[in-house]
Amino acid sequence: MADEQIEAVTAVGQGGEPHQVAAEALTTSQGAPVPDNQNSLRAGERGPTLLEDFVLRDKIFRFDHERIPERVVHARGYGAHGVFECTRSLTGVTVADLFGAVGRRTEVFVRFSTVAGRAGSFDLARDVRGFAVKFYTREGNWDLVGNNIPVFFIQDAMKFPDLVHAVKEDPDRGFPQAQSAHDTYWDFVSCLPESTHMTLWQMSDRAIPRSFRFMEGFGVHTFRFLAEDGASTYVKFHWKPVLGCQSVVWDEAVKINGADPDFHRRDLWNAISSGEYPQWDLAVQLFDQATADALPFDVLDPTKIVPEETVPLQVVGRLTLDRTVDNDFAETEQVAFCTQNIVPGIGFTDDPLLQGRNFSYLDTQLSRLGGPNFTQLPVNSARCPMAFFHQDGHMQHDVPSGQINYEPNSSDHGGPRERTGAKALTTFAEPVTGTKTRLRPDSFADHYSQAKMFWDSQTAVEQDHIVAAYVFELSKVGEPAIRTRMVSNLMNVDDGLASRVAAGLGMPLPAPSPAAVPVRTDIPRSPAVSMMRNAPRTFAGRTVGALVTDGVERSLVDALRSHAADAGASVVIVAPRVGGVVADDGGSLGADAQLAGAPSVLFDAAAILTSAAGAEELAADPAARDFITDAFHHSKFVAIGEHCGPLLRRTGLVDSVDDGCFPLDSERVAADFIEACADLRYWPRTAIGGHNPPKE
Ligand code: HDE
Repeated sequence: MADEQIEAVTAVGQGGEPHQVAAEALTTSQGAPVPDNQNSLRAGERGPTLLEDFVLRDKIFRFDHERIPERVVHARGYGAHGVFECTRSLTGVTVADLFGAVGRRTEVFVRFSTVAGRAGSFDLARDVRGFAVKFYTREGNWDLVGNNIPVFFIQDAMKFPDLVHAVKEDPDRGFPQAQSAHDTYWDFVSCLPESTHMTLWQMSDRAIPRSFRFMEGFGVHTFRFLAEDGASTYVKFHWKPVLGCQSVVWDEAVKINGADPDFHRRDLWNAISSGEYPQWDLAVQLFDQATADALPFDVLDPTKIVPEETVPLQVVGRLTLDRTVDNDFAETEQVAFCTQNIVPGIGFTDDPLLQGRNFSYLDTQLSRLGGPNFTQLPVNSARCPMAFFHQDGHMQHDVPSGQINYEPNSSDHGGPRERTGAKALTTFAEPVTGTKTRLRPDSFADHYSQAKMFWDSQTAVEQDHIVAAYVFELSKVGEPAIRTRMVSNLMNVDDGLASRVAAGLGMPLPAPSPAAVPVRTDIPRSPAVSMMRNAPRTFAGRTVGALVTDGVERSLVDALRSHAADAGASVVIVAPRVGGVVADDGGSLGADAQLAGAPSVLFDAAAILTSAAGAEELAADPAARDFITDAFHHSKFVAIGEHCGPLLRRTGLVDSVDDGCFPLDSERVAADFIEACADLRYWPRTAIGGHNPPKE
């Protein structure tokens, strides 16, 4: 009965006219056809609802239980499916099947996330981004659960609950949401010098990415590759976005959160839906024990990087995200990443953070997904053959047959047995000795030298942004002693940084906090950690927001569009009314967005194309004035049509026109403008002290 077609139901067609369509029977969760989905069962027309109404109860019961606990951290996330293709075989270094042959393709599911905010928070929080990848390999699932910053706040899993309590909303008041700019966070990190390196990355623009598509990813910990003969090679994992790394500036992030709190997820959805599949190269740093021993820090310490200049990256594969989820809950919400999910050829190190994570992730799935059978959910299920003697539990979906549910046995001829040998899940035969102890090793004691290296490796513009971020965050801290303690820590990183932050806070410069070991000054810079030094010089995948009015010159819009398309970018038409405008040729020009809902912070570059009357109209509109002033102050390239004078005058920018501004009066200027946009931002405009080229 349930799958029979109901003969006809009335629905409302696109034109608002009711029409007849065939439909499947609507059923209860138990499959019984529902007779009435509008009215509950009552005693009499205006009488009480009857407890007997199991159809109503079934519907409300399902609704009441739609939510599962959100993740304690990384609650706000967004996922997509894709494929990983091996581009360089690692046979000899690892037996991992996915790296076994060039061209081998492995399905993946990726979930990006922020850390601190709740599931309903906004995308552009200043925060670390999760970059978690589940590889459905032929030898089981491998979860590489990484971040977009290569180091972490803490060295030992014991401190993780404290870190998370400190950064998330205060327990008494339930706020602030999705931000580190408050007392408890800075109180904690200022008391924990090992977090200093991470806070520098967090105060850099890395923590406000332009989109998931334009950010790097890192495995953070040192892992092992295991070869057929059992030999181990240390490995660090890096994801490099093919379109380059890019971030927004802080004022922009603040405004994006209001204009489009879903900015990052929308960007990913739009890119994949339009066939512009985001891609990342997977690169590895491979090194042996002798190299590890020669490094001036411990490779088990997750607050350190292995500089790319010391151990170069080798690209071994490419990740392409080519499919959006069909259902956000079933896939993105229910995906269960577990760091302990590794496959033959990959191994752990004794990094005490990683060791703790290997317990935590499995444990967390029990309270989130309700039982041990979460591995059967489609997004979590391995795609390779599975055979085991586990059974039962909440929500068992498999229906195993037969009598034998134990091993060893003599009865299940051909039943599952251990696999040994090189292709098995092996553990590196690392000798372990020592006294049981709770101790932080001396080799973890240097908390400042790499923080200094990171600071010294930034361009001047990046340093300006880091200083501004510390000043912003610490200005939100109410307790002066916390601010002082934090600046004392920064004194160990760089006097200049500390004094600029102190000046920004309006406080005297404190003495450096005591450092456990002397800060090294001999560590070479690592240009690889600077985003601006490695800027991609491409505008591909980016957007120009073109603000137009009636009377706009169509030829200029066409020129802009065609040059943007040639660069792999797109133009979004923003108009005072969503119905569009009438161009100079009398024809209509459709709008993609209405001005109040599409401020320039949503675009990578801005163009303003008006008629003379249109410029007068825009000059009177605060949203239009913000469109241009924000684009200008966020160091964006701006193309300005020849009639825009009234608008420029009203915004006070008329005398500020610089080399990042293009007088858009011809097709040739449209070409020059799009070509310049490949620099992504015109930094000299906002660099403190004027033109401030990257320092080498
Ligand atoms: Fe996580 N982390 N974490 N973490 N983490 C979780 O697992 C935890 C750490 C990371 O999109 C939780 O399923 C501990 C480092 C990502 O679903 C939880 C420690 C790194 C995600 C958990 C760490 C991460 C999580 C919450 C210190 C970067 C989101 C829900 C010992 C290398 C995965 C869940 C997704 C999620 C615990 C430290 C990245 C509570 C105990 C370091 C990307 O189990």
